Amino acid sequence: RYRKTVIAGNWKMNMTASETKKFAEEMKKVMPRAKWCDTLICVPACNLQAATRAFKDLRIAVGAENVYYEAKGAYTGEISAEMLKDLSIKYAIVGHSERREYFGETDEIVNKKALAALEAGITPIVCVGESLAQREMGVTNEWIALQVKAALAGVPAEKMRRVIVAYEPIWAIGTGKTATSEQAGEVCTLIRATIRSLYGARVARSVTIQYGGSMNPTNAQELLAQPDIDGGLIGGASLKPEQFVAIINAAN
Ligand code: 3PY
Repeated sequence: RYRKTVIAGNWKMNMTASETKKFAEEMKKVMPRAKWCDTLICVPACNLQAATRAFKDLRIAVGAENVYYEAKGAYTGEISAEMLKDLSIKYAIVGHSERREYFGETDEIVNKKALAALEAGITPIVCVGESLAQREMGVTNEWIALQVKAALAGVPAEKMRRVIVAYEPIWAIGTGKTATSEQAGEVCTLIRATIRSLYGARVARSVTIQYGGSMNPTNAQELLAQPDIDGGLIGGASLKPEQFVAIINAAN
């Protein structure tokens, strides 16, 4: 393996700080002693510290679900990469399809956020994915290649090792529908080919590419067996300790 397998939870707008503590206690009972993948959970910003405290003994890193690209100033409600860095946060999701859809994030904004995260030494988990209409029109490959190129514009090759790309077909998010492992694997191969065309084979080999969109204990092993799928970004199943652990075990 040239790259890390990374299993990441995305809690979205779920779990209070108290529930985060309870989750960690449950996890302690079921977490495998040895694991071969990196594990993290992205939590709401107000719970970053509570999660960092609660997950410490579990060797689960904590990530943010979003980050703003400006360094500081009059941006009420936003959180900078420097603020995350100061809390020792090492990961931030950028461009999740829910943010693109409900909060108007464009490819340009996603790019600025990825650059700001990298500048602060934070790994951006850059999400890309096509809609059902795009898949049915047969433009998935072009669309994904464009999203990847746009999100990575201006990222220097030496920082690419830190980048994670998550492929999340929008039609498979929170719907219970998953892409077949072949469909998912194909697009992840295309993402790696796009990175190769921008940065060359060595860099492309080193980048972790995750599949997201209703990954669960039943489908995880098959998805993770695809040669270009190096982990998962997990929604609903990351809220349940037994299910999240089952996915971690599938990566082992
Ligand atoms: C899902 O699994 O539904 C996700 O959106 C993970 O980010």
